[in-house]
Amino acid sequence: MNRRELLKLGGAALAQAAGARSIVRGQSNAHGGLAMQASTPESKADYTLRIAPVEVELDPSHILSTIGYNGTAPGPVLRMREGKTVSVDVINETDTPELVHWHGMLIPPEVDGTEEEGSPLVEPHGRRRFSLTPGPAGSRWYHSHAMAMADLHKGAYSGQFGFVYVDGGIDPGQYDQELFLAIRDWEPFFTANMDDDDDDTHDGPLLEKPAVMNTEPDGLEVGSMTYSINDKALGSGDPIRVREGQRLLIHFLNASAIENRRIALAGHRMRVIAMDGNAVPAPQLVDSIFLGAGERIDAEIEMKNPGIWILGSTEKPIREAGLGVVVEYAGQHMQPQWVDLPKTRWDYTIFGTAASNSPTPQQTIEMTFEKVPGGAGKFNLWLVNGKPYPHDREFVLQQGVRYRLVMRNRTDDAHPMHLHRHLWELREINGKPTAGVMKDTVVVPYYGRAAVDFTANQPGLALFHCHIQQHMDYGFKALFRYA
Ligand SMILES: [Cu+2]
Repeated sequence: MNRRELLKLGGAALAQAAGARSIVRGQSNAHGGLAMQASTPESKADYTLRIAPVEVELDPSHILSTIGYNGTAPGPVLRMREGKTVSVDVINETDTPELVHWHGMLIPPEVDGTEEEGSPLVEPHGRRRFSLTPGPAGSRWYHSHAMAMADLHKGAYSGQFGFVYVDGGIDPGQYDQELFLAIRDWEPFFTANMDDDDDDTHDGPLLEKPAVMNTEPDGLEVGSMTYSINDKALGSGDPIRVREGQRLLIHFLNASAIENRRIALAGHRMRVIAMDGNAVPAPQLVDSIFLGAGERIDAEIEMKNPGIWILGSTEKPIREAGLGVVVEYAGQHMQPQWVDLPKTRWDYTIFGTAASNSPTPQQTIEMTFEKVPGGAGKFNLWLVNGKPYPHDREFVLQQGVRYRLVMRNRTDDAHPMHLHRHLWELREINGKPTAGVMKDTVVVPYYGRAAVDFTANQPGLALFHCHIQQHMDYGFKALFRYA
C-alpha cells in the first residue's frame, strides 16, 4: 500500500487494522527547503491534507455531515520520522480560511498553524505547502485551529482532527496490535446545563476557591449528546478483535472541543506508559484513564480475561450515547459487558518521580484564571490575570531561561491548558509535588492549581490557551513572546 492509498483510509479503518504500524510507516523523502512554498501540480508533497465536507456514519441510522480531512473524520493516521523534514500540502476546499495545527510538536510558528502566532491562513479554495521537521517522537495530533465563536460547525467542533505519530526509531515493545482511538463528541449545541467529568479532577482541598463568588448567572456553554470513538458509536462498526494472551498498545486521544472524559476497558486494567506522547517515569496500572480535551495517553493492555467487553466512557449516559467500542475475544459469544468502577480521583503524580532531573526554574510566571458569568453576551468571558486575550506584552520570555508557570484556577470548571511549541514538566497539582512527567496539555482542576516548568528554547510567538474551544474563543488565551 502506498501513501496515496493510505491517505484514503480513515482513522477508524487504520485503528482496526492489526499491526497497523507496518502498513502506515511513512516512506517520506528527506525534504528541506523553505517553510512555505507555492505548491505546483508537478511536485507532490509527502503528505496531503484536503479539507472538505465529509459524512460520518456513526451507525447506519445516524450519519452526520461535517468538515474533515481526506474524506474521513478522523483524518488518516499520519506516520512521520522524528527529525526527517517533510512537506505537507493543505488544500482547503471550504468557503472559510483554515489552519492546521500540529499539537505537541516543537516547530516554528510559521508552520504551527495558529493565527495568533502569525501562521499563514490557508485561504478558502486555496492551497499552501508547509515544510516541517517532526518532533519529538510520540503521539501528536493535528487539528483545525480556526476560531469558531458562536458557529458550532467550525474549528475543533468539526471533524478536522487526526493522529500524527512521530516515530523515534525505537521499537516501543512487542505488541500484537497497535490502535489509535480518538474520543469524540458530535452535533454540539448551546446549553445551560453542562455536565462533564470535571469532578474527577480532585476531591479537595479547593485551594483557589475565591472568598467572594460571582453569583451572576452563567452564560450558555457547549454540550453534546452524540459520541463516538473514532467515527463509530458504541455497538456499530467492527469490534476490536483480540485473542487471549495478546498485548495491545492503545494510543488514546481526547479530540473533543468541549469536554474532559474518563475511559475504561471493562474487565481489564491499563498500564499507562506515556502521556501526551512522552514516556512517563513511573508507568502504572490503572482501572481507568482521564483525558482532558487535547490530551493523549498511551496504554498497554494484557488481554487475559476472555469475554466480550466494552471500552468506553465510565458514565453510563455517555456510553449509551455512543462513547465506546466493543472488545471481542475470539470464540466468545455474549452481550458486551460493562463493569462499574468505584469513583476515583485522577492523579497525574502517580506517574512521576520525587525529584526533577531538570534545572531549577529561575523565574516564576503567575497566572490566575477567572470566569465572568455571561460576560460575553450569551456566553461566559474568561480572564487570564484579570484580562481576556490579548495581553499585549505581559508574557515575555528570555531565551534559555527556565520558568515555573503557576496556574491558579479560580473557576468551577477543570481547564485543559495547552502551551504551543513547548514541553512542560509537571511539578505540582493542588499542592502535591511531582516531577518528570512531560506534557503539552495539563488539566488544571476546578478551584485548583497546577505548576509546570519549561525552558524558553523555542523562539517566536507561542500561544497558551484552554483547549475547550468556547473558552479559548471567549478570552481564555495568551501569547508568549520572546524578548
Ligand atoms: Cu477552559
